Amino acid sequence: MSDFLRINLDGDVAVITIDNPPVNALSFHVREPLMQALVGLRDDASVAAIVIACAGRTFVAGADITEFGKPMQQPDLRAIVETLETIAKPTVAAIHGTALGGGLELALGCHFRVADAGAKLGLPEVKLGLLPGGGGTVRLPRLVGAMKALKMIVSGAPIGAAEAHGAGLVDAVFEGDLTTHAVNFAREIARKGGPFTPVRDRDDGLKETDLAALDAEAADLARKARGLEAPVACALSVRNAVTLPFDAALAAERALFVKLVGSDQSRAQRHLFFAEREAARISAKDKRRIARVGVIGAGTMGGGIAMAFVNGGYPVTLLETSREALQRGLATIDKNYSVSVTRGSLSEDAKRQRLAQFKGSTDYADLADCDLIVEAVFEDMAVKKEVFGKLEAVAKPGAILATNTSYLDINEIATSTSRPQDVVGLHFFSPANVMKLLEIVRAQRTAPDALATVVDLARRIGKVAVVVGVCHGFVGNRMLAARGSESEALLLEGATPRQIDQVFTDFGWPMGPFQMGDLAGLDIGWRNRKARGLTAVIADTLCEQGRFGQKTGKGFYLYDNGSRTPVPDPKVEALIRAKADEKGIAPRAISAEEITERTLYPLINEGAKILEEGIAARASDIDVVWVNGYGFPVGKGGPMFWADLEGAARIVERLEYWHQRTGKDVFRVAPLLRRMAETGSWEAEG
Ligand code: T1G
Repeated sequence: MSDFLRINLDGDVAVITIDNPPVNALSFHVREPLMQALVGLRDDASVAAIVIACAGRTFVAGADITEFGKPMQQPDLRAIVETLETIAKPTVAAIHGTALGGGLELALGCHFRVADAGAKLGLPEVKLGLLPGGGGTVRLPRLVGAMKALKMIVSGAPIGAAEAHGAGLVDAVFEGDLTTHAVNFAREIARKGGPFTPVRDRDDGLKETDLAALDAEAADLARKARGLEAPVACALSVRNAVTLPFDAALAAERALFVKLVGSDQSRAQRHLFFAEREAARISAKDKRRIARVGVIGAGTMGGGIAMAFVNGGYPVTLLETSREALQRGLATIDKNYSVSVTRGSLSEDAKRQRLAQFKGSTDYADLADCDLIVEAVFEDMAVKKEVFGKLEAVAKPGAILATNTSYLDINEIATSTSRPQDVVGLHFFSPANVMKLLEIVRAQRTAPDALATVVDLARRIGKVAVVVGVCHGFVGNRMLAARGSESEALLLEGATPRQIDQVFTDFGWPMGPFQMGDLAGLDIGWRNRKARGLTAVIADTLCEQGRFGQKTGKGFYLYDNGSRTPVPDPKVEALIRAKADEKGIAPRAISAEEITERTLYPLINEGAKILEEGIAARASDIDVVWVNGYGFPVGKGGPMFWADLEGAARIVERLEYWHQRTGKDVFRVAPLLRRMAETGSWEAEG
């Protein structure tokens, strides 16, 4: 038959097994033999039923994403599903691992679906800037109802087998040998006899659709989409499934799919899909065994880091300098889990089990059995070196010693131990138990197996890992500084915090730099500037006035009675004007375009310098850092991908203009950016 598909007969039941590692994507070399198999078995009178199963760790995880953007080779998925629906004998999809996207659509083409108890089913196309293009938006509502289908398709989040069974998506859930269960299920159905109704003809799920409620939900989801086209298209297509005849809804789905698959947004999100996997690919294969993790510091970062490891299945020893500080840290962790229980994302039992994984201590000796120790103490070189000096005495041989510093020189920190090969940076983002990004900082003497171990560990605790080199602020914070370097100048020259933040939210960011500063706390940047002898006249003055942001009820904005809604404060605008007058700067009208040129263009330029210095291995790594750690809009693919959409030549031209006008180094065009403008590639010469 084919290397990617085989047929076995179990009595009068035919089992088609797809075998296209690693995730049984529906590549052309699978689709072609699959179509032949279905037609052959359909017309084979000795076959009473057909089971579609997959080899390996998962059912079909979707269409082959690498084929998008190229002419689609026939048969495509729709043709296969249409053929499936012409088969009069029962067809059963046997789902283990994940049935995602085109994989679930293939299963929806079958009369019945049975699943392994651990299976997950979903239509995540929206995460690729697409909508299900193989009939998923029209068939799924027919089984689970329009509202549930809408939520599944717009969120892209998979559901478990039990929930899918409860929703009518799967007909049976089994433990053990799934294929055997599926064959017995199919044989029993065939014995009972048809007719067997294809999903296209089933509308039990559509009957009681409350269209007004559906529209309200869709409108709410569209608001949250922040300019992304795919969620809106998904909602429209599900609505069509309710209001239009089947074939008309299917045709409308197709038209929307074709529009999205060629869009910049989908190209950007597909870029990020592969970029995340590329970033985690490192050459070293040997790894060290990690059974227990130590975390030093139970403050906001330390507590979040400890939760991230426990949530990932690792017991944690949490160390603090005093019992009081330790109790405070553990109480915050308990409170955070209680919030999850209240929200229903964690059971009371699971909370108890997780809390049992924490061992609190004030004695460094209790870290002796840890395989990885992460320090999250005060951001000061002397304090860091003191901690590593103490670790030197207690940590077992081969234990990985990690620092959560956001800025400091890890090579310098490593000099305070005799085992620099075990030292690495693990830069988590706050809240560390929530934020996906983990910037893994390879120091000069970090051993390859130590690096490979923490990259693998990041994946196991659900983080998106990016390996970067040592420089001030690594990749993320260094570029953040470049993006923010003109913020104060723009304010002094006439822009307002609200105006600048609006440019960012219009671009697709969750919030702009001033609102973000108020959320994170202006005092953090203030302390950092003071430590480095730097100033920011407006932000420093606000901090001197105790305006640290949300935590003090006022910063660049006002936050009445603990609200998180930023309200422009005339006092801040008056302060800005006063500082401008002191500097003899007359206010002028500043356009949104100028704000983009003086904030996002330096961000990209700094990214180019980082690539030139080898601090980041590839431009797509920088995109992964910014999308997962700094809220860069996924629909724009990250700063380096967006530079191509925006036009690198234009960026070079405008940076040169501002460099000439201001003489500021942040606008001095990086050679690699100039080269990108000429060649369209971020690849360095030679
Ligand atoms: N196409 C091509 N390659 C894929 C792929 C896919 N659908 N899914 C995974 N890979 C590659 C991936 O790049 C990696 O390659 C390797 O497989 C292992 O993946 C018409 C339009 C299934 C949950 O969005 O979410 O169907 O790096 O590292 O962590 O409506 O992969 O080893 O070279 O992620 O165990 C919809 C995408 C497609 C699901 C497994 N489907 N995949 O996670 O492994 S669009 C999806 C995943 C569609 C139809 C539409 C995950 C996974 P390499 P991995 P994992």
